[in-house]
Amino acid sequence: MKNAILSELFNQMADIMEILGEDRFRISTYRKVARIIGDTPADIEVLLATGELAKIPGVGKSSLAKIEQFIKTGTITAHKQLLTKIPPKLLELLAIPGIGPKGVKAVYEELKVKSIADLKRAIKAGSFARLPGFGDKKAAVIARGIAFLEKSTGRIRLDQALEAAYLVTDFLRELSGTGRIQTAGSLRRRAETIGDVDILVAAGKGKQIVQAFTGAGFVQEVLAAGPTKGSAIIQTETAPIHVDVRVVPAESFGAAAQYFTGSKQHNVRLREIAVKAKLKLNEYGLFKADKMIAGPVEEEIYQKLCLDYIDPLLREDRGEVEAAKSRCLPKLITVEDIKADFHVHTNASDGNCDASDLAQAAKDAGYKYICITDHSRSSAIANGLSPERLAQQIKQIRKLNEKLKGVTLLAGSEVDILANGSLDFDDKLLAELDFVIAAIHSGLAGSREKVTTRTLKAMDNPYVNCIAHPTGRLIGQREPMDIDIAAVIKHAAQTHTAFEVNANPWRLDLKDTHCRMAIETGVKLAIGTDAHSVAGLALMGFGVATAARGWATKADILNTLSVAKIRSWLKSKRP
Ligand code: DGT
Ligand code: CA
Ligand code: CA
Repeated sequence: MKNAILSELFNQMADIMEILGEDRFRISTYRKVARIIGDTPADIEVLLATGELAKIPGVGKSSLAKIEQFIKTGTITAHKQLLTKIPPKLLELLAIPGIGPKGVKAVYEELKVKSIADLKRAIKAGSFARLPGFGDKKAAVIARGIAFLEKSTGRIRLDQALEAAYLVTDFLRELSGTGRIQTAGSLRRRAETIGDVDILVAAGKGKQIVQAFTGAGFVQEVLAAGPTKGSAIIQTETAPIHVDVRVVPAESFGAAAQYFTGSKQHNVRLREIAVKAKLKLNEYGLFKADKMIAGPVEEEIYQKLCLDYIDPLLREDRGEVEAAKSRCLPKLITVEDIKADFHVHTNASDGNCDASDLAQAAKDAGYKYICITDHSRSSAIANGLSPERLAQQIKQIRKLNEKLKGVTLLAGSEVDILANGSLDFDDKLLAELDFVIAAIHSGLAGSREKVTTRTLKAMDNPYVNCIAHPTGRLIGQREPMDIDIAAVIKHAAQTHTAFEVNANPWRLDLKDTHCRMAIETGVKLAIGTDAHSVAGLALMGFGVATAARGWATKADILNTLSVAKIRSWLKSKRP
């Protein structure tokens, strides 16, 4: 569908016209057309061909001609002409939080600013602050906005988003007149990165709630404050984060939760179903003619559309709507099903607590066992264990187990996969361990052939039970290895090797779609927090959510097995 790009083009034309100071009426017409095209679930080409588009109020003759031209040729002459009227980098300024087309117009006209670099100079020189209506405060806001833009990839990690969400929901809960509060958007879906945090709150007095939010102490900059929606950049421990708060009446709360949880593609599919059933679905409710048939409760929206309830983790238009229709959605893994953590470090390598602390913490978390997996000798920076130290640690763990009640320690190792695919410890030592995860920690930038072969060879070892963080990515910081994921998944199935779902929000590795591939190929997943402290065990939920986004059920996840069952699963690979 060409809807998204076409909507973007109309918005961009409106931006440029606003910067150039052109006719306000035409600008708002373009914005409206952008919104209509962006919102409709139907393919714009079909709407145009059937004449439906012409009937929509707000889409005039000249807009129609532009849409037609775009569909025929892939460009719009008016858009190209507008682009020639401004410096090529000027539109990049619009990405700065808080500036907007009006601000861009002012700095372009008054200060001859043509790029973000120019604007930084103007702020430094003080000429920005001297512009009428701007001042030092605005200059500081924009400077922070530029810093924000330069630092971020535009998207934040799940843990950062959650921190912001907690801050805001705790604040909203304390306000008088607020009812239910619900995190929505990509955060509720636990997507691997988050653009902005969306929060819904049920309340009657929208404006008051929005004002309280935008006036809160954690707000660094207000982006918008309307009668029902407030947008702000808030300061958290780790980063400035964009948060949208929407105030919703209680009777529409379920519909709003459904709509604003998205994903957009999932919503498009739902609206198609509604339209086919002659119903109307939007953020206010599900309507038959003008009568609301569902709205307060999210589950009822799905029910009235003859669908099983779809967990937010699955709402990505990856087949979940079809599965809900035919009543064959998977029963997803949850944190309550988890009996173990497969990847933790102690102070023997680079962790900060000992095995007995972790055993106690695991017991407190309701686990039955936990695998101690310190680094091996080649990971020298991480104080990897020598064969002698590992042998010593195995003895210690066996001894500790005699004292422990209700929880068991499994002796493991996160053993390095060396450059040639061999392992950092010999088989004799590995055979002493209960659980071996193999990992690549060096040469991640190697060729596809090299990194794939290393991983395949490691899986051939009869003592390797699992591959840790199989692609090696660090979100926002390091690209994944160029590994042939299909090939390694296939080999894992053939060699009775599991894949880790590393729960650390920097990693989430395997990622959701790869989890799904693994599951469909019959590969088991072992969720590990990679904790280096007791607090680190709490990251388990990110791993569970990632696996569930890959459609994982209890049967796909090794962490759900009892001690006896995991022992026999692990042994069955051995000679
Ligand atoms: P993000 O913030 O980029 O990580 O992703 P989301 O999914 O949180 O997206 P966001 O914040 O732009 O909007 C939140 C949800 O609201 C989105 O998942 C679906 C819904 N939504 C927003 N705009 C539209 C729209 O134009 N059409 C439809 N159908 N749904 C929309
Ligand atoms: Ca969002
Ligand atoms: Ca948003």
